[in-house]
Amino acid sequence: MKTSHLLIVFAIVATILPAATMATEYIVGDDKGWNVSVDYNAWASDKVFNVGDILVFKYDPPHNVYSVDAEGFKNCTPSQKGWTSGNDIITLATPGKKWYICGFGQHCATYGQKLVITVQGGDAAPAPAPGDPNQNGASGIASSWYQIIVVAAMAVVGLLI
Ligand SMILES: *[C@@H]1O[C@H](CO)[C@@H](O)[C@H](O)[C@H]1NC(C)=O
Ligand SMILES: [Cu+2]
Repeated sequence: MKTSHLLIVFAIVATILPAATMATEYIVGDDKGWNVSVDYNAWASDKVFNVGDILVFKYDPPHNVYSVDAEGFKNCTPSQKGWTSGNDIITLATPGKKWYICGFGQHCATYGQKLVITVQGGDAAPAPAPGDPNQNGASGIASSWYQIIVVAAMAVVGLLI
């Protein structure tokens, strides 16, 4: 392959790779999985969850997972939406608080099998103060322009060599 072609391939990979690897997959509870008597507050405390990231709940029956609201989380009341596969893959599609509980027996109420996280990013992020130079929208646009410029520059260099 010609050097110029290699450069173009490199430019494309360098541009696409960061975007493709941005989503993070979290195994809830890590090697403890989704179980009774695991401190999910502690588990979540050192993590930043972004829109597009993935939660994987790993467990054996009779556990399950319900997505609930703040009230359901507080009172440990399972709601409409549940999973039971034991390897539940949940994509964090929207920003904001997300609450999950185990709906079996007293696992949530007595054994603390509940998880609350805050998903960052997207439109529901707090509106930046007027004149704030760190506005999300502006930096997003700046970063896509950056990627386009990098690719264009690499392509031009590639064609000249
Ligand atoms: C879940 O917790 C129970 C009770 O503490 C324990 O016996 C069991 O081994 C745990 N399961 C996993 C997969 O860690
Ligand atoms: Cu359970």
